[in-house]
Amino acid sequence: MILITVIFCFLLGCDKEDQPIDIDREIYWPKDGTIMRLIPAGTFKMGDNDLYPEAKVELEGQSGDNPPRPVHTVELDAFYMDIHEVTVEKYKRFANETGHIFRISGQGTELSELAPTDQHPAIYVSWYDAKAYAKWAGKRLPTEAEWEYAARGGLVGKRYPWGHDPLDGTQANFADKNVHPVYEYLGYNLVSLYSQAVLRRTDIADAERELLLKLLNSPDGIDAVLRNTDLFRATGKDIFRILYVDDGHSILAPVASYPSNGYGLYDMAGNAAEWTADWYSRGYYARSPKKNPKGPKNGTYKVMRGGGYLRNAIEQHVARRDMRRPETDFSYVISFRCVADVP
Ligand SMILES: [Ca+2]
Ligand SMILES: [Ca+2]
Repeated sequence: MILITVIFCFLLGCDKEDQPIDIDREIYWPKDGTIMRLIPAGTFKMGDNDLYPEAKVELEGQSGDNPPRPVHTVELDAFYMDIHEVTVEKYKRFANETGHIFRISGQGTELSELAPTDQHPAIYVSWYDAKAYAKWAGKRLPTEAEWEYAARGGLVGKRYPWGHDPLDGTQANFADKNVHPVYEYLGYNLVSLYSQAVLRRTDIADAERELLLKLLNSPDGIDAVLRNTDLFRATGKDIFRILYVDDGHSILAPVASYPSNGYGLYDMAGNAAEWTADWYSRGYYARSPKKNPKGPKNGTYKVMRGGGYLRNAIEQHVARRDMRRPETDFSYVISFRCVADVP
């Protein structure tokens, strides 16, 4: 009954004396039929001093190993956040009601191949599409700070939403050993991709680097690598988890297929990457306001967060930043979720 009252008052407005004193931790949002969780007000350390220690240059328009530094203290008001990414079902409802575009393909790929059910995350969504959905639903996109704070789930100084444990296939949908056929579907040259990746890493032993390059350059190429993944298992390096960890999903997973974090949020690491409200600036962390930062006033790219199903283990890091163009980047990796202010 309290929950119903909260929703009723939230949407239609109530006289002050009619408002309940306690705000429920979980609410139902009728407009788009989603569950949202209360993310409590608080202070946290945003960023990470250990991620990408070697990063020195920004690669325009790409993830570029942007170092999420300096770590700085951020204070946020409470807000509600969707417990999972916006689904195909919800996005269809929005498109049907408003006439907004609903894309079923993009970048040479098909929705039916990568997000085949109504319970998969909506993809091929530009930042402006996401903003339009949020406006229709009576919500907004999360700021970058809100997104990271929520993703941490109340943990302090941890690498992933569940803590420091490396990805083992039970926590999140990332680029695990099932992803290679999808990479081929997307048109990636796997030998080239892996060769470049392993050559630019400075944190793996020469023996592993040489072994991987030798297998990649053998007549069987990537198949030779995948037949010998046990050789890399012992190193424990995140870069090699793509070769032997099984998370059960080669493509996007239906939302909430893995356990939630401490705030009851699903897929804050992995599955679809997610738009945030903020413009991207590499140097923003050094100058952002402490309380409720909203990102730079303008920019070229919008921040997206949360790694994704085509990214390897280290890229699921809770502090990792990425960015894309808001008008033109409606891709097979990016979805979004919404937030709402606490009245
Ligand atoms: Ca996967
Ligand atoms: Ca996600």
